Formats: sequence, structure tokens, C-alpha cells
Amino acid sequence: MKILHSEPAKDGFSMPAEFSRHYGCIMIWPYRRDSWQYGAYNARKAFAEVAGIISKSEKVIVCARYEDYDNARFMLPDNVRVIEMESNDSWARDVAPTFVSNGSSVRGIDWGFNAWGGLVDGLYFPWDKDNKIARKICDMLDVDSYDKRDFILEGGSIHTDGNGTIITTEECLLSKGRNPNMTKTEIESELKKSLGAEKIIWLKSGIYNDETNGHIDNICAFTGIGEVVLAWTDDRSDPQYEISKSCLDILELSTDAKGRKIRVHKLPLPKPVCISQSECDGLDDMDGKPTRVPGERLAASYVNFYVSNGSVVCPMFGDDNDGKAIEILSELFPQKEVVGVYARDILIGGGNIHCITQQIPYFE
Ligand code: KQY
Repeated sequence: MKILHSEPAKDGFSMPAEFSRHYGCIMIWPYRRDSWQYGAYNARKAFAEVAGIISKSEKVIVCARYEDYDNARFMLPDNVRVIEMESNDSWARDVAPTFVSNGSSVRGIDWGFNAWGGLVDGLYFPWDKDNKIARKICDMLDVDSYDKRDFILEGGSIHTDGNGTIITTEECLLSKGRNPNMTKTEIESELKKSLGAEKIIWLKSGIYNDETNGHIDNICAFTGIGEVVLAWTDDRSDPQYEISKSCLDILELSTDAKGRKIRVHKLPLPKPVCISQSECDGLDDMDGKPTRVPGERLAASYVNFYVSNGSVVCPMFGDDNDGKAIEILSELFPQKEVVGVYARDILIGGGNIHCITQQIPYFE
């Protein structure tokens, strides 16, 4: 594997859409006792279910720590590959490489990772093991990797149509804990050079109370060229209403990189999901402080789905809107099976199915 210091776009590489064909998917086995209840007992079941569904139509590679390898191997289906790798937590979307392709070969981008805000408002310290994962995965896959460690970015903060357009949020990419010395124009230029994009659509904020500083992958996602889903509520008394309305206004006035208008499909949110006292009891403190407080609203959204070669794997919350979300996504992805996974135990960690997966585009 070579470590490259050139620019993907100049080399003819760009980020394909998640809905294009995959080689496979990377995941990381959960273990942190302050992220996941009871040493990730329930979370592991949900991760295994997600891996099993995805593995029906593409390769799934799960990274597990030395001490968790046997448990991962035991709990995951036989057709899922388990490799040993150190990590600080389990968010493959954010710590695995963002892959770019030139149509026949694939390379990885190794962004800097600082646990969603470093010493400003990061969620844990240290993050050194996570920051090494992208390069190790490129090595394991035998693909070259771009050294972008000077630029802090997580995969969950960008979505692409694979046709020159990126969507992101100002709340996240302009946050003080990421690249405080760069202007919005400089950040935009870095995204274009790295992802082979021509146009960045900036939404203001992500889902209410999302501890990642509003990752795009929880509020808005491309479902096709010129088509997005947007997390939506009609409840004007919910702080989420103004956030989603602002996204809608921006999207309706935007065109994509090729000048096409964007069709926005509203994906209803579940009713607010709040963590209970007994769920908090299952979480260890971090540096003597609780990571969650009872009643805290979690960043629940159906937009945090993963699109595999054969399925769309969507979080379910035991809410009246679970069925509606499946119905809408089934219409938008008629060639795929939309499968719901009860994901409260993933949500408690602070993200969801999209956040624990990272696609590898198809290559020979
Ligand atoms: O949503 C994500 N991409 C990651 C969430 C991290 C939460 C850490 N507690």
C-alpha cells in the first residue's frame, strides 16, 4: 500500500454514491462500557443483526479488539470476516476510510479523526487508535491511501450523489473543534479536491441534540440522482421543526452539480426518543461523570440507514412511524429489500446504522 500526498480529484478519483455497487462494508465490534450498556451486550446483538443482513449481498468485514475477537467470531454469522484491530469505539463511518474510485480501482482517504471535536467538545479521549484505523484498513484491502490527517473530517458529515454534489452541515464542518483555522471557502475547496466534487450544498444544522455537531447522515441523504430524504416533523413545538424547515428551504432552492433541481422526500421522525433511568444505569461513567442523563433526548432518525447491494437497512424505534419509514424507503429503492432493525441499543451509543457501517465501492 502506498501513502499518497496528491489530490484524489487530480488523480481522477471521486467518491461514488452509497447507492452504487459495493465491494463490501466495514464495521467495528462495540465494547466501550461508557458508550454501550452492560459492556455492549445488547448493542452486539444489534450489530450482528445488521452485519448479517448486509452480508447477504456484499462482503462484511468486522474489526474487533484482541480481547473481543472470540466473542465477535462467535456472535457474527460465518460469512462475515472478523479481523483483529484496536479501536477506541465502534463508529466505522467516521474512522474507516472514505473510499474514492476511478471506475476500476479504489483508494481510501485517511482523514484526521479527533472524536468529534477534540479537546473543544470531543466525546472521548484518547482517540489515537481510531485515528489509525483508516490506514490499516487500506493496508488490509491492499488499496492506496491518501494522507489527509491534517484535515479533520468524519464520514458521517458528508453525503454524495456520486455525480459531483456533496451535502453537509455548517453546524458540523464549521464547528470550532474540527478545522478552526480554515474558512468555509477553504473547507469547501478541500472537499472538492478530495471527493472529486463540483458543488457543496450547505444545510445549517443536523438533528436536534446530535452529539456529533449535526452530522448530515442523520438528517438528509441522497436516495438517487437529484433525490434526497429529509428527516421531518410537522410538530411546530418541537425544536426539530425549525431545523428541518430550514433544510427544506435550502434544498428546494438548490440545484445539484449538474444544475438539476433536487426532489425532497420527507421521512417522518419517530416521536422523541429519550434515554431511561434503567438504560443509564447500564452505562459506566467516563472520567467520573455520566455520559448520559435520564430523560436526555437521543438523536433518533430513520435517515440513518445503510444502502447495501441488496437491501436498505433502516433503524426502527418501536414507533408508529416505523412502518411509514419502511414504506417510503421501499418506494425510493424499488430494487432493494428494505429491512428494519430495532436499533435503540445502537442509538444509546449516540449514532445509528449508517454510523456503524462504511461502504467500500466495487472494485475488481
Ligand atoms: O453518529 C456518529 N457518526 C457517531 C456518533 C458517536 C457518538 C459517540 N458517543
